[in-house]
Amino acid sequence: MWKGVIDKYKDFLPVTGSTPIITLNEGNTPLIYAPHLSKCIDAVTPELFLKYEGLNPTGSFKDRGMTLAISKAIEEKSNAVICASTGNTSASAASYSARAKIKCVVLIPKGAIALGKLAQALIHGAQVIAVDGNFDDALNLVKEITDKYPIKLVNSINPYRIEGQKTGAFEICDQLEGKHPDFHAIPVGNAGNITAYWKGYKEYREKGLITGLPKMLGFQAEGAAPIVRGKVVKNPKTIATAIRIGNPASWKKAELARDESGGLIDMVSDKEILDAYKMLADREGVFVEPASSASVAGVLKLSKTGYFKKVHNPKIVCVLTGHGLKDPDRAIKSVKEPKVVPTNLQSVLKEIGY
Ligand code: AN7
Repeated sequence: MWKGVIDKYKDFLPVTGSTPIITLNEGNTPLIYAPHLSKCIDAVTPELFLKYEGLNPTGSFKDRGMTLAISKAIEEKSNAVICASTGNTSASAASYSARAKIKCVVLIPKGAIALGKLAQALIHGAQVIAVDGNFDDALNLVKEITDKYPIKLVNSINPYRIEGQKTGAFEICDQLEGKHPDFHAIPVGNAGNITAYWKGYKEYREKGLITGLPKMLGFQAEGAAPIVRGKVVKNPKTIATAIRIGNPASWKKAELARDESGGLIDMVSDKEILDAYKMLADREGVFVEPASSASVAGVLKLSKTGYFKKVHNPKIVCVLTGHGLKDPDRAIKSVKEPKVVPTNLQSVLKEIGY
């Protein structure tokens, strides 16, 4: 039986037999072949796969790291945790804290997190405080508080978060039956996840479980692209609220992942993000939140430059970090409202075209 990522990958994680494991059986998310997208890639027999992290218990990849961060917090006898969040970290922290029966405080940028995520943090009983600033401001406050008070920080600066999240890379290689992808595409916000995946791939290679490493391709939103632009973005702007971050905590580690792997970090426009978002939904049947589709938007953008042509039969994995239901407002804004017709068979049939 699948009992979550700590149970499955404990040999790679900083746990012992006496670590209390707080889990919701996260991980084991599907790696889905994407036939339409594969056809869109300019290369010889390309294969594109989607790592659908939206199917984790709270609907995002954050659960992989949160299971470990909360388990270690309990092992270390903490009774309260805190995070700043663009939404998904708060949803995950709130859920795992509820399960562990500890206090959870979350600081969110006022008015800037998607409705589903706010609902999650609240329903799990977290204390949600909105600050009149952006994510970066909220994270600075959280750092100051955790420096001075006995409350554990569970943002990805917490090394256990990165340790847990690296299991995503292990799963991809397991699902590809001992092969590593040639390219690993991922959205970049605070840059914890790209750091975690790179660490995971490297550890799997050291153990001889894969023979090579992917090139890491990170994608930021154009209005929130500090790493691409090489400077802090004071007022980050993008419809992909999850990655609306102007000063990523793991900035240097993301650059290291890029450079060691021979990959790149680029940016995509909100239009490119939304086009990929719709394409994933209506051509692949996979519903994600806008930030997640940045990985696909980035791959499509790169493909147009002939980037993937240099590899024969390239295997590309795009991480889809969060579920589409997280941001229902964006989904509704992206489609036509349903047509209203009179309640009779004739009107409905006429509408269908029979
Ligand atoms: C769906 O929840 O930063 O580069 O506070 O929710 O590891 O930050 C979320 C980030 C990508 C970026 N996709 O990952 C938070 C938060 C989704 C996300 C990212 C986030 P990182």
